[in-house]
Amino acid sequence: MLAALVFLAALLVGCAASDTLPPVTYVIGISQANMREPWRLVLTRELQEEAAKHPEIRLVFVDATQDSDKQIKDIERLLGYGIDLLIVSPCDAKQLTPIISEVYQDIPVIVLDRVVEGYDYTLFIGPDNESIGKQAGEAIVNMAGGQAFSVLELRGGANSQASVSRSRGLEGVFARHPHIRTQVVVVENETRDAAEDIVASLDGQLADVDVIFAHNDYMALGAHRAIRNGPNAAKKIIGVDGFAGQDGGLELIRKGVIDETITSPTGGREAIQFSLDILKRVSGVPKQVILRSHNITEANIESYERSLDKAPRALTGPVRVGYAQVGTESGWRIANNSSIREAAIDFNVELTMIDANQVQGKQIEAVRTFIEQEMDVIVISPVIDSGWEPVLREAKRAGIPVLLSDRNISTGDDDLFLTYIGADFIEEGRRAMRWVEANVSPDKHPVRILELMGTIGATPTIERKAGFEAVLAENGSYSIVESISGDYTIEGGRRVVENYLRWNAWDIDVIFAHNDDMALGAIQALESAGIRPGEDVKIVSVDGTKRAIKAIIDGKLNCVVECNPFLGPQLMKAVTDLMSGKELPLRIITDEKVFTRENAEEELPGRSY
Ligand code: GYE
Repeated sequence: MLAALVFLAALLVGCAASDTLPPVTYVIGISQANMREPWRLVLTRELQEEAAKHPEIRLVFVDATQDSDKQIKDIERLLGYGIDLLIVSPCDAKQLTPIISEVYQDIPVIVLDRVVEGYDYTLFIGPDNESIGKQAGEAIVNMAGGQAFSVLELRGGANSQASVSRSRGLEGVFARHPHIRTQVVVVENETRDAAEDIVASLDGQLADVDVIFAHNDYMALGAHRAIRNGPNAAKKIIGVDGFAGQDGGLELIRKGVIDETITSPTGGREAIQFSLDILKRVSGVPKQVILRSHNITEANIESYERSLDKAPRALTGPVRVGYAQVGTESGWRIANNSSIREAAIDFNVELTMIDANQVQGKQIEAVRTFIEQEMDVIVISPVIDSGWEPVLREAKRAGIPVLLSDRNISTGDDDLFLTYIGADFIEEGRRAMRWVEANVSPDKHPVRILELMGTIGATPTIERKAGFEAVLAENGSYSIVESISGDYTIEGGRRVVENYLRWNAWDIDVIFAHNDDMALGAIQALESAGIRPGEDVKIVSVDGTKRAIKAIIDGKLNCVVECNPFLGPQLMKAVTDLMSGKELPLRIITDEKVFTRENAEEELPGRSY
């Protein structure tokens, strides 16, 4: 503690006393889970290297030595120093959640690597560990080439969130390839030496193993050491991390020690860049940035390393973007359209946007036209989530990158698009049901819910439903009595309620509408039938349009879970980053709130859609 204090004091005094150094404007506290795991050391180095480019910030590090109680005290101490922003890489996400949400009430917090529960932080940056597992699984499937194949998996313990998710991704791939068999060995502390001992002790059982997959490159190196001088020396080895430097995955590939590694970015560089955006109150900072992982082998290591050093190139002239939009079905979409158009102007992007009137075929046709027009980038907000592979392959063949905005697609092939920018629809659904649970109590009978779904097959529809049902499933006193699509329109919402009333006496306690427009339509239908919306039936919806917030104030709507339509700046930033040669994250998730009677009044004046 003393050391950190002295360190900070020296920094501040040092800067005040010197005229040559620019003044320190921001002090960023960094609470590290530990400073001994190689992954953490790389993270520290990246944070320092990036911070060195910005003289107005100073970093103060504290090391929790892998002890959550210590990490909590560390964070309290950093707060005592008056830091402006906290970056935390938690030892144990669950135990750190309360302190992180407490800090977040006062200053911005960036969480790295392990997701804490809830959304009480400013920004999360980390890899997608399930994707890493999936990518490792795909590497193994390629190696197997359709033959019977046997895998020895060296994974971390049940407490390692990353390891658990990686195994899930791996198993998902193997479930589709029954010719691949796995034997799992847990290496509790995930170190090189422990892996070496374990693999050495398995000696006799290794004869059948074709590939060793270790959840990090250090264990992969340990496995190599265990087998290098024996009859198993030729076995293939795959690791995870792909760091540069001594004994890093890249060096191991070059030396032929391991055959493949899946990169697991630390997010250190991005954390500093976003810290500055947050501290300078730049708009459009997302809620989550999920980084992309790459499969590296001897065949592509050169080009991968070159891409790491590449300085961004300056753009000459406007970037040409073709955007296949959903339509103009809702207030949300209209706001989304203007956000995109305005941001295109700000970012000097020449935008061609088509309105598909909620018809996927029209979007596919538009994408083909964009390919013919040789657009620089194609952006799609897919009406529905399936059926995209053929046209995305055409774009890929033409060498035109595709970004997904707002809605996602379901595909086994993440290589068909570069990044997804949008909301966490599952969380939106969860938030809606959490409000119901907290505010509508089951007195005599279970609470009866009518669900007004959006367009069938659209990601927000699928995921809002899934999130809502996941929370509902934890409580036996709530049930969805009907789920009907109102296609995200006012008319659709009105029609569903009118039809319900045609066949049933009103027996609904809660309406969950997947968007505000359908809720507004439902309100009209209820009022015509003499049922008081907001009173006789509670209504929860998603989006946060001005009309919906007004309806809360008028007492006709009870809760609105925000879905942020202002994706334009983040999207155009991604487009220009991409064109200047930067790598894009796998997913960029936007920040959102919940509105109820408590905060609607205060929110209304600031609502622009
Ligand atoms: O919630 C709804 C719109 O895809 C998130 O589409 C979007 C949804 C939005 O029509 O109002």
